[in-house]
Amino acid sequence: MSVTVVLGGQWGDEGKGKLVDLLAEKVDYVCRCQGGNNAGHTVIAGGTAYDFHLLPSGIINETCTSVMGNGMVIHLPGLFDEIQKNVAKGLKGWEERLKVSDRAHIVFDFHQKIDQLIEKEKAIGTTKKGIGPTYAAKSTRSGLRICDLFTEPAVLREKLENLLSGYFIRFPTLEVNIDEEIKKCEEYKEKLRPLVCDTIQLVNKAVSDGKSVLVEGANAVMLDIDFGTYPYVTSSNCTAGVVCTGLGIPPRRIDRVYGVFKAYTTRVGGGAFPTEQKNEIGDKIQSIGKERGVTTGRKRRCGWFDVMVAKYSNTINGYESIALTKIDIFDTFKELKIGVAYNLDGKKLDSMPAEQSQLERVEVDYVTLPGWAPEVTAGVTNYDQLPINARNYIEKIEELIEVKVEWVGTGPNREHIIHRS
Ligand code: 2SA
Ligand code: GDP
Ligand code: MG
Repeated sequence: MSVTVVLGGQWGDEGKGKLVDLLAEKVDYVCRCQGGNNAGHTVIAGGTAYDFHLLPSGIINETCTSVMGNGMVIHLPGLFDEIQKNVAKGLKGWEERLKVSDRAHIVFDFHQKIDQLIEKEKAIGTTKKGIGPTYAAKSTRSGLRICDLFTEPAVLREKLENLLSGYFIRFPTLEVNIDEEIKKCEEYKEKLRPLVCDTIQLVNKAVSDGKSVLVEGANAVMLDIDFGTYPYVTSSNCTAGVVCTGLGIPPRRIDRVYGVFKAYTTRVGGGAFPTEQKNEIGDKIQSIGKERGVTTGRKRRCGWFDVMVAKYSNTINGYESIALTKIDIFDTFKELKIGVAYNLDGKKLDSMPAEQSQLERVEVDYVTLPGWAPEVTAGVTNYDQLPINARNYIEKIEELIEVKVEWVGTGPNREHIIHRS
């Protein structure tokens, strides 16, 4: 029995896709448990770059079953577009290997329009993929699930009308043709039929049969609806608990949780970001790190590694160990800083403030470490061959957050990784 979980430790885009791809080599199942196509996970393998949004990143491993769990929100046109795009890149046999939960919620095109309308009222900087409105409908018990596609047509129409009636009052400019929506549902129902199943049973049976299961978190701790920088968060839990609620795996069956962190910090969208560098340092990280959204193409905001975030993240997720990615982006830096503490109104904080306005105002204490230029880390695959100052940087982070750095990312490709045993 083995359930392994990979979660984002910061504000997302830490390189989860790459670690999942690496671990997926040895597992039987790879599962997503939350979020939708707001996520963008990159895998560069065998000279091909894949970007996954709804599909679990393990889908390219032909010996592995991919599961889209009940906690996900699924935009069906997005799913089939993504499949086609990957088939064109060489993805084979997905029909046999992809399983979709009958309990997952459906993101309709009108949810995406509503996401845009809400963004105009109050900008969070969402991906406009309809994630918030779909989870809101789930919470108010008016959402439609995958299983609803397979009910009587009259029941489906009634549910859709019920969902839309509230939206037409709240958003008078919203135009939706119900007949068209029903037609699309019919079309996707047939495409989905062979893929849909009770994934709760499927995954739990797999665990009972001694199969290995890998869970791929989307987004990250600081974007979690409960623990993140609310309201500048996504609308799902992105922390360890969602493995249980988004797949139906009991907590005692989870063996280990790995965190993925970048050697620095990035975030997309609005919200507090204490170690952000709105200066030439941030610009340098952004351009060398090619920090742009995989889903929206937006420039990511960049700053130094934040120990307060990492410790908070570890408190919630309890990491076995972590992966520290993109160390190579610092190859030309003379010196590096690590944010180690927050001060508010002259007082050191001993925990992460809940209030956004407080987090906006914190002053960060930094430690400064020397860089390693002109030595390089790019492409190094053996820890002992890293420049001494790169090892010092990694070991300083390890010492400050009190979690082992098990993997170090030294480049975007599958093989650009160091595994420290
Ligand atoms: P949403 O669309 O409702 O989930 O947006 C709410 C907030 O969550 C942030 N968010 C993300 N942050 C980082 N990466 C994400 N995925 C894409 C990527 C982002 C992109 O991999 O690059 O392409 O822009 C992601 N998805 C959601 C979002 O920025 C809001 O702050
Ligand atoms: P995810 O959402 O956590 O899967 O991460 P994204 O795919 O959104 O963003 C991570 C980006 O960093 C992708 O472009 C990866 O190809 C790239 N990447 C991951 N690890 C490394 C690394 O160690 N070095 C470099 N240079 N790029 C990396
Ligand atoms: Mg991403």
